[in-house]
Amino acid sequence: MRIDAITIFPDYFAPMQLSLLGKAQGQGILEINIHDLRSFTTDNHHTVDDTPYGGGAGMVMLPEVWGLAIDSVIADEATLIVLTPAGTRFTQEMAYELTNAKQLIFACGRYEGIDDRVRQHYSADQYSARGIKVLEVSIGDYVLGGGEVASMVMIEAITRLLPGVLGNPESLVEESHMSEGYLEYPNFTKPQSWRDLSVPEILLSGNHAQIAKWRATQAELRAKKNL
Ligand code: JEK
Repeated sequence: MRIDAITIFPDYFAPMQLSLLGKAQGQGILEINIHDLRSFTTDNHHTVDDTPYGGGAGMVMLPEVWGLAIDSVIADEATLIVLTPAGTRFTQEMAYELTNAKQLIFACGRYEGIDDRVRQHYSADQYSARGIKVLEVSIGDYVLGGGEVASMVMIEAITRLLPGVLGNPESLVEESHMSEGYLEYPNFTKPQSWRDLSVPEILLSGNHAQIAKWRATQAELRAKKNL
């Protein structure tokens, strides 16, 4: 999978080169490219924003600089993801679907966001005919300062599902059954007693059927409490 993120703050993405993602990039499973939007400006002041038509607070990002940046990376079958607080909610289901994409382009806006004609332009027939899709996505019901952190959340959720990125594919098999009612149970490791708290006796019993039953009950109790 090829990932391109376009931003005026490329330094935000420094952690993307680290750890598991860094390893996957070394192995050719994944290629992450970060692009500085400002390098696509053509004026002396490297302007990326201007006042909104119709008035109102804040600034809106210029369509032409976004067009030049996206044109420089977009390939056939790409999915262009425009982060916005008004987008479709990002879910685990969407993460699974996006693992099938050849290229993901994350448009990380700032200020009040990107001129809507960028979304309109790449949604037109000439692009859908090339298999290019545009999604407006939000990671949750709170307001962030820009799309950078949101796109990193998405990149982590999607790439850990790619074969060879996560160290332990067994935990992915367990996870993929979550939609069939699998729930998270409380975890314990060494030592057996910690600050007067002991590990539940059943987990030391070696009775795997009883352990599975206990975990299912605990998971349901936890799910109800968190509802
Ligand atoms: C992309 C710029 C900042 C802040 C205006 C919005 C209703 C008007 C834009 N889950 C998520 N939350 N926030 C984002 C996100 C924020 C962004 C950009 C994504 C680009 N900003 C910004 C305020 C407003 N208000 C709320 C009233 C617009 C996001 C994701 N993904």
